[in-house]
Amino acid sequence: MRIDIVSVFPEFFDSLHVSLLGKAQESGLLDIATHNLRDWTHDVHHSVDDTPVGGGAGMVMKPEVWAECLDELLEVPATSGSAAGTEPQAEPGTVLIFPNPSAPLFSQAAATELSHVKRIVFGCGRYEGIDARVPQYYAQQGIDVAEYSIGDYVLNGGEVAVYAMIEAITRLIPGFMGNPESIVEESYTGDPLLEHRQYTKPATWRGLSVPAVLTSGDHSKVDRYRRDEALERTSRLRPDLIETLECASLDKADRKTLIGLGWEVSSVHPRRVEKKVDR
Ligand code: 6GU
Repeated sequence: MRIDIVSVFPEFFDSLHVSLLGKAQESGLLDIATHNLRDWTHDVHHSVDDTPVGGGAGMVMKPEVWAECLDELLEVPATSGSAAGTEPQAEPGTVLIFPNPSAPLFSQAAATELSHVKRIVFGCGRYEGIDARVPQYYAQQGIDVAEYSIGDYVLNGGEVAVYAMIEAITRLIPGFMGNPESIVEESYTGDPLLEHRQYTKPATWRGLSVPAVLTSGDHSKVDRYRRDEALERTSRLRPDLIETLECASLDKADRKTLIGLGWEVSSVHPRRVEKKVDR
């Protein structure tokens, strides 16, 4: 996979060359290039932003600078604005992504889909974001454009969000992880449940013991214990995820556990049992 990152702080991404991401680049599985948006400016101040039309606080990133950069990276011929809505220009399998706190949430499902594309170009906005016509224009040129937020909080710019998306996407590329099974077992793949807790040796540490069942050597008991713990933790911490389970895919023991946790499991998805209020 080829990844291009455009930012006014390209050095932020220097640490992409360490650890597993560094190895993937050495092995040729991944090719990451960073670009400084200011390289596409022409004025002495290398300005990339301007005041918002309609008023308001902060600054908005100028469309002309972004377009000069993206036309070059995506090999889209520059247009004057009259020939909109034509053929796809970029090579197939390229996705252009803009981090945006006001966009839909990035998810494991999106990461999985993106792990199969040939090339991703990330455009990191700063200040109050990029002029809204930029993503609109490239979508109009036939490019696959997406905008994502990574959570309901505000960052100073898109760089941290892009870093998080790159980690989530690239670890799903076949051959990236040493042990592909560790992907299958994790939270958010398969059943949408939080993972059970993990322990290593020693069995007792500072007076705290590992649950006895985990040292019993009885694999089916261990599996059941972990599954019940995953159901209990998810019910308590992320009940919204329990509501997305398919009751038909739950085994008898799952149902018993969920009923014990206050769920009703006879419709398509589990539903919280209404608590009876004494009057
Ligand atoms: Cl994608 N950008 C910024 N600036 N803040 C965020 C975000 C993105 N996702 C969550 N907060």
